[in-house]
Amino acid sequence: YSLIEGPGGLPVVSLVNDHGVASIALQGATVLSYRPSDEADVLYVSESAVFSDGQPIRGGVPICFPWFGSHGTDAGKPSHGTVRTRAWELVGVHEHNGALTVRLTTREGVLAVAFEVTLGPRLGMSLEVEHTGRSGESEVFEAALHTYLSVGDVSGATVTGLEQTDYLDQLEGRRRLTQGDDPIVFEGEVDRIYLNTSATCVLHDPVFERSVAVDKDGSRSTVVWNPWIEKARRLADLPDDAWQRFVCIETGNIADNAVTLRAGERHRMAAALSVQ
Ligand code: TA6
Repeated sequence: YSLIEGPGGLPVVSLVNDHGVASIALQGATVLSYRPSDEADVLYVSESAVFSDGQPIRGGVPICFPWFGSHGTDAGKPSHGTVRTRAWELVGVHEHNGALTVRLTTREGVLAVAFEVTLGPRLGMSLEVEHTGRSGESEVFEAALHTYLSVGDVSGATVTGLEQTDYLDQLEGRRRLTQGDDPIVFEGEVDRIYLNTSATCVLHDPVFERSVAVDKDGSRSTVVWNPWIEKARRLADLPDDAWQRFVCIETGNIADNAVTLRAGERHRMAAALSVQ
């Protein structure tokens, strides 16, 4: 592994082994790239992404914590929480059974947060939160790994695994609906928070002729998002045509699935990406 100067001069940890290559920016502990051997990058990073302190990176795997989306009561607070816009501490990299794991930490009040990325047969990601406060205290938080998956053409992509699952439709004021038996298809903006599901999702990409599985553990919510044309145009750090090239499948604990942690307790939420 190596610590290199990445885009915008930001420090990036680069992991290389027989399984492939992965890179993680210390900024937001954002995974920027995951290239299994003989595969194109599984992740999408915007060609117009901004790489600078205090700015969220458009793409890869931003970490949403301690809230998802806009803050519940204070509209002045940043979208998707506070930790994706700050540099995390690099604890170190260790090797085990041919896999490389990098560990990064940060702190949010009484919550100590650690993020581990493992480059092995899959790309493993694990977010651990510990409540270090005084006994009797408790904190409620949301969290999500906001994974941008690269696709050849979103119009032909489908997502399976969420059939018959309830979701909040972000395009209709978080109206509660249920996914039918059909896979998710993309014919316009899609922005749904699926709830109470531990299911593995699979993104099927006929253009790249591959499927990407998103397994998860300790996560009860899955968000599926594509901005489509209008929203992509409104996002300054996304090229106007970029909506065609990614689908976000985000594993987390959101809304009804928010986490309550008492002093001394730990929570672990993990996801693993694999190409099939
Ligand atoms: O995960 C979907 C979502 O909440 C969308 O509503 C959209 O806002 C997206 O996240 C990107 O949010 P960001 O704050 O990174 O622009």
